Amino acid sequence: MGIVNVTPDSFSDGGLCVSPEDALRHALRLIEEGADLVDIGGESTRPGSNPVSVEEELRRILPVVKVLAERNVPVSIDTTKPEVMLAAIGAGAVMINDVNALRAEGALEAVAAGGVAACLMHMQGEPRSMQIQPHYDDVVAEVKEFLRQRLDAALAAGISPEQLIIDPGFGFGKTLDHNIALLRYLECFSDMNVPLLVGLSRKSMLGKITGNEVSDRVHASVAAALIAVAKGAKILRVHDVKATRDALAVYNAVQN
Ligand code: 7PJ
Repeated sequence: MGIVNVTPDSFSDGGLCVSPEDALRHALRLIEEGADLVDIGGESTRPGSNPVSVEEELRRILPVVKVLAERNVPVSIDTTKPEVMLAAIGAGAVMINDVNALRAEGALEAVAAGGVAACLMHMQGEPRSMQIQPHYDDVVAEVKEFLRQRLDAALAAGISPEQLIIDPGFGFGKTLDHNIALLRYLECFSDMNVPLLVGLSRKSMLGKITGNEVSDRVHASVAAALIAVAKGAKILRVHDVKATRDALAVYNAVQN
């Protein structure tokens, strides 16, 4: 899954794709580099970020979704808003990637009605304040319990199990130690019987481990992605598609 942010303020590539035209060009490049789908986001969820309106989010993403869907590129939409979900599904998106795990009123219904895939991600708190003082007694158990509850809610809303994906939400209301524990014990999520998506690409935990700025985290991101795959991840949400693809080719060549 290649990341395309149509936002002026995303932490890792902020301003790279401010216009729909730039976003479209970037999405097509990621597909050329080997992405199976692209994740389009019109609202930054980085720590401390502020929400944007439905209208602004749609203005940013809809033109991009429409053109990509016409070209049969599978599009996921990174949003927490049911109105944005419905409009994006109408424009051809095949997946909703919700860092809020469909907790907004109407979000479960939007996905159920749309018949699309949905990624349920764990987050403690909300983007504006989530990194202030994250706390868990047992991060793996608590994240897993949250995801189990959200899976149950999705199933109860009529979403089929084949449509659902889970994600522990690296960096979303978590300290470095929490993130490392989640990656170390990632295989614990395998018994939930839905595909596991992970987003580690260029994240601050990799900056803390290596001492590198966000512009210099490609190697660390690829290492983290391979660890995740070895521990059961099925979908990697990444900025650096070519680098990740090359690493996966080597990994897959030695897997049975
Ligand atoms: C994630 C995401 C993630 C899922 C972002 C960033 C911040 N969606 N959206 N998982 N992260 N499912 O790219 O660093 O980890 S935005």
